[in-house]
Amino acid sequence: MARSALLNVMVQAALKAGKSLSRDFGEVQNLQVSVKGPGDFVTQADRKAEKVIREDLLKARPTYGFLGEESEEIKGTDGAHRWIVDPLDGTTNFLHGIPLFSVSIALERNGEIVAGVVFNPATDELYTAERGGGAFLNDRRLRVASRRVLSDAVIGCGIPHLGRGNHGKFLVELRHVMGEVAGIRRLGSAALDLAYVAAGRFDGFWEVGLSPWDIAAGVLLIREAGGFISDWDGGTDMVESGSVIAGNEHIQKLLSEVVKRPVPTR
Ligand code: 2AM
Ligand code: CA
Repeated sequence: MARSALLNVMVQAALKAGKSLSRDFGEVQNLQVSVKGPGDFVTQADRKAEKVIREDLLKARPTYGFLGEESEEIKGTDGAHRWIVDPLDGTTNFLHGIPLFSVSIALERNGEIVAGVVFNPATDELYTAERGGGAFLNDRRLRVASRRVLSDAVIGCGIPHLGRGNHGKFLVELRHVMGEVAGIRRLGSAALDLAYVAAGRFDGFWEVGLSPWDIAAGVLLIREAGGFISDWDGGTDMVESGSVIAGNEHIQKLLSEVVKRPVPTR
């Protein structure tokens, strides 16, 4: 698998941030017992990881824009390119010592995602994709799952929580999906969820109310693994709208119909 120079820069930045997060994740487990808890420590870990990534990416391409979860957006003098970065996706898992979190780095060119990296440092799983070059998990080429019916499908989702999202709307979606599928899973890192779809572990995934950095890299992973991903309206405005429905050609279509089924009248 030959990686372009740009993808290499992204991979190196993700690995470096991942190393920093791994060290801090070890520390978080010790802090669980303290009265104050690890909250502030995790915020620092998150910011530190973004700083590492931002410095590396901007050093490699000083003219590109930069949109990250933890720092102010840099517009960049190059109007065409923008990095979209989540240094720690799955913060709640990280805070609770659950090894399901990821670093997500995407490169956008003229509004299209052209390269993406998602790295889970706790399992050493590195997902990479470049437009037209396929998607990989470490050195293995990825392909979305081939199941064609929802009754065989394991579907990932995001569940809104305290102070976030529309709980009633989600419960209706869940009610409809749970009646049709083999299983529903909730990882808590949207970037990783999308990587799982690319890897064929999940047959499909849906979530709304996400941010660009949660989704950008995962969108390309799925497409390059032969999958389909749309926004809530069936369009391609996932990164800006924050909604995604994903799967292979068949499951994506079927899942879209089910999650959007109207509220039952009784
Ligand atoms: P985070 O861990 O970086 O916060 C879980 O369903 C997904 O939702 C995770 O990717 C999580 O990213 C994201 N998420 C959590 N709170 C969010 C918020 N207020 N806005 C957008 N995305 C959020
Ligand atoms: Ca996130």
